[in-house]
Amino acid sequence: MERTLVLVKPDAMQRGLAGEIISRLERRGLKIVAMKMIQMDAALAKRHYAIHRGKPFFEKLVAYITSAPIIAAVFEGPRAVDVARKTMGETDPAGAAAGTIRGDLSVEIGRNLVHGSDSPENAEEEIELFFSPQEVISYEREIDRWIIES
Ligand code: DAT
Ligand code: MG
Repeated sequence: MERTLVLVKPDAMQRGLAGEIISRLERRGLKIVAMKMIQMDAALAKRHYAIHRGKPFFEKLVAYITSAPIIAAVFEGPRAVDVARKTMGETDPAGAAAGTIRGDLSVEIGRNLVHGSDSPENAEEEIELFFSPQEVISYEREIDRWIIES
Protein backbone atom coordinates (compact mmCIF):
# COMPACT_ATOMS: atom_id res chain seq x y z
CA MET A 1 0.00 0.00 0.00
CA GLU A 2 1.31 3.47 -0.92
CA ARG A 3 2.21 6.12 1.64
CA THR A 4 2.59 9.88 1.35
CA LEU A 5 3.91 12.64 3.60
CA VAL A 6 1.47 15.42 4.41
CA LEU A 7 2.42 18.66 6.13
CA VAL A 8 -0.26 20.93 7.55
CA LYS A 9 1.69 24.16 7.02
CA PRO A 10 2.03 27.09 9.47
CA ASP A 11 -0.74 29.16 7.83
CA ALA A 12 -3.20 26.29 8.17
CA MET A 13 -2.29 25.84 11.83
CA GLN A 14 -2.56 29.58 12.54
CA ARG A 15 -5.93 29.76 10.77
CA GLY A 16 -7.35 26.81 12.70
CA LEU A 17 -7.68 24.69 9.56
CA ALA A 18 -5.70 21.64 10.70
CA GLY A 19 -8.81 19.62 11.55
CA GLU A 20 -10.51 20.56 8.27
CA ILE A 21 -7.48 19.55 6.20
CA ILE A 22 -6.85 16.28 8.01
CA SER A 23 -10.57 15.55 7.90
CA ARG A 24 -10.75 15.97 4.13
CA LEU A 25 -7.91 13.51 3.59
CA GLU A 26 -9.37 11.10 6.13
CA ARG A 27 -12.88 11.27 4.67
CA ARG A 28 -11.43 10.64 1.22
CA GLY A 29 -10.52 7.21 2.58
CA LEU A 30 -6.82 7.60 3.30
CA LYS A 31 -5.60 6.14 6.59
CA ILE A 32 -3.47 8.06 9.09
CA VAL A 33 -0.45 5.89 9.94
CA ALA A 34 1.75 8.55 11.60
CA MET A 35 1.24 12.06 12.98
CA LYS A 36 3.10 14.65 15.08
CA MET A 37 3.18 18.40 15.72
CA ILE A 38 6.61 20.01 15.39
CA GLN A 39 8.19 23.32 14.53
CA MET A 40 10.59 22.70 11.66
CA ASP A 41 14.06 24.23 11.94
CA ALA A 42 15.95 25.65 8.97
CA ALA A 43 18.09 22.52 8.58
CA LEU A 44 15.06 20.26 8.24
CA ALA A 45 13.30 22.76 5.97
CA LYS A 46 16.30 22.96 3.65
CA ARG A 47 16.52 19.17 3.45
CA HIS A 48 12.80 18.80 2.85
CA TYR A 49 12.84 21.46 0.11
CA ALA A 50 16.36 20.61 -1.21
CA ILE A 51 15.02 20.27 -4.76
CA HIS A 52 14.05 23.98 -4.70
CA ARG A 53 17.45 25.24 -3.48
CA GLY A 54 18.63 28.16 -5.62
CA LYS A 55 15.15 29.08 -6.85
CA PRO A 56 14.04 32.69 -6.23
CA PHE A 57 11.36 31.68 -3.72
CA PHE A 58 13.58 29.27 -1.72
CA GLU A 59 14.51 31.57 1.19
CA LYS A 60 10.91 32.74 1.66
CA LEU A 61 9.72 29.14 1.51
CA VAL A 62 12.13 28.13 4.30
CA ALA A 63 11.14 31.18 6.38
CA TYR A 64 7.43 30.37 5.94
CA ILE A 65 7.61 26.66 6.74
CA THR A 66 9.70 27.31 9.89
CA SER A 67 7.64 30.30 11.07
CA ALA A 68 5.23 28.39 13.34
CA PRO A 69 4.32 24.82 14.30
CA ILE A 70 3.11 22.34 11.70
CA ILE A 71 1.54 18.90 11.74
CA ALA A 72 3.45 16.21 9.88
CA ALA A 73 1.49 13.09 8.98
CA VAL A 74 1.75 9.97 6.88
CA PHE A 75 -1.38 8.89 5.01
CA GLU A 76 -1.71 5.44 3.48
CA GLY A 77 -3.96 4.06 0.78
CA PRO A 78 -4.17 2.97 -2.85
CA ARG A 79 -2.30 5.57 -4.94
CA ALA A 80 -2.04 7.72 -1.81
CA VAL A 81 0.42 10.17 -3.40
CA ASP A 82 -1.89 11.11 -6.27
CA VAL A 83 -5.07 10.90 -4.23
CA ALA A 84 -3.66 13.28 -1.59
CA ARG A 85 -2.34 15.77 -4.16
CA LYS A 86 -5.66 15.79 -6.05
CA THR A 87 -7.47 16.43 -2.77
CA MET A 88 -5.05 19.33 -2.11
CA GLY A 89 -5.37 20.91 -5.57
CA GLU A 90 -2.79 22.70 -7.69
CA THR A 91 0.28 24.27 -6.10
CA ASP A 92 -0.96 27.81 -6.88
CA PRO A 93 -4.31 28.23 -5.14
CA ALA A 94 -5.41 30.77 -7.77
CA GLY A 95 -5.55 27.90 -10.25
CA ALA A 96 -6.69 25.19 -7.87
CA ALA A 97 -10.14 23.74 -8.55
CA ALA A 98 -13.01 24.48 -6.22
CA GLY A 99 -13.60 21.45 -4.04
CA THR A 100 -9.90 21.06 -3.31
CA ILE A 101 -8.24 22.14 -0.06
CA ARG A 102 -6.20 24.89 -1.74
CA GLY A 103 -9.03 25.88 -4.10
CA ASP A 104 -11.52 26.27 -1.29
CA LEU A 105 -9.39 27.69 1.50
CA SER A 106 -6.44 29.66 0.09
CA VAL A 107 -5.51 32.29 -2.48
CA GLU A 108 -1.70 32.55 -2.79
CA ILE A 109 1.13 30.13 -3.63
CA GLY A 110 3.18 31.29 -0.65
CA ARG A 111 0.31 30.44 1.72
CA ASN A 112 -1.02 27.22 0.20
CA LEU A 113 -1.78 25.46 3.48
CA VAL A 114 -0.53 21.97 2.83
CA HIS A 115 2.25 19.78 1.43
CA GLY A 116 1.93 16.40 -0.23
CA SER A 117 4.73 14.26 -1.65
CA ASP A 118 4.88 14.22 -5.46
CA SER A 119 5.96 10.60 -6.09
CA PRO A 120 6.09 7.35 -4.12
CA GLU A 121 9.92 7.49 -4.18
CA ASN A 122 10.03 11.04 -2.82
CA ALA A 123 7.35 10.12 -0.29
CA GLU A 124 9.59 7.41 1.18
CA GLU A 125 12.51 9.85 1.50
CA GLU A 126 10.32 12.59 2.98
CA ILE A 127 8.71 10.22 5.48
CA GLU A 128 12.19 9.21 6.68
CA LEU A 129 13.04 12.88 7.27
CA PHE A 130 10.12 13.31 9.67
CA PHE A 131 9.48 9.89 11.21
CA SER A 132 11.45 6.95 12.56
CA PRO A 133 10.23 3.54 11.33
CA GLN A 134 8.70 2.89 14.78
CA GLU A 135 6.55 6.02 14.50
CA VAL A 136 4.78 4.77 11.37
CA ILE A 137 2.15 2.29 12.52
CA SER A 138 0.59 -0.38 10.33
CA TYR A 139 -2.88 -1.36 11.46
CA GLU A 140 -6.16 -2.62 10.08
CA ARG A 141 -9.45 -0.75 10.06
CA GLU A 142 -12.71 -2.69 9.91
CA ILE A 143 -14.04 -0.11 7.43
CA ASP A 144 -11.23 -0.62 4.94
CA ARG A 145 -13.09 -3.27 2.91
CA TRP A 146 -15.77 -0.63 2.22
CA ILE A 147 -13.12 1.77 0.89
CA ILE A 148 -10.68 -0.59 -0.82
CA GLU A 149 -12.08 -3.34 -3.05
CA SER A 150 -9.37 -5.92 -2.38
P1 DAT B 1 3.90 21.45 -4.29
O1 DAT B 1 3.87 22.00 -2.90
O2 DAT B 1 2.55 21.51 -4.95
O3 DAT B 1 4.55 20.10 -4.39
P2 DAT B 1 6.40 22.49 -5.35
O4 DAT B 1 7.05 21.27 -4.80
O5 DAT B 1 6.67 22.82 -6.79
O6 DAT B 1 4.83 22.44 -5.15
O7 DAT B 1 6.85 23.75 -4.49
C1 DAT B 1 6.96 23.66 -3.08
C2 DAT B 1 6.36 24.89 -2.48
O8 DAT B 1 7.14 26.03 -2.87
C3 DAT B 1 4.93 25.19 -2.95
O9 DAT B 1 3.97 24.55 -2.15
C4 DAT B 1 4.87 26.67 -2.82
C5 DAT B 1 6.29 27.13 -3.11
N1 DAT B 1 6.45 27.55 -4.49
C6 DAT B 1 6.56 26.75 -5.58
N2 DAT B 1 6.70 27.46 -6.69
C7 DAT B 1 6.68 28.75 -6.32
C8 DAT B 1 6.78 30.00 -7.01
N3 DAT B 1 6.92 30.04 -8.33
N4 DAT B 1 6.71 31.13 -6.26
C9 DAT B 1 6.56 31.09 -4.93
N5 DAT B 1 6.46 29.96 -4.21
C10 DAT B 1 6.51 28.81 -4.90
MG1 MG C 1 6.46 19.48 -4.08
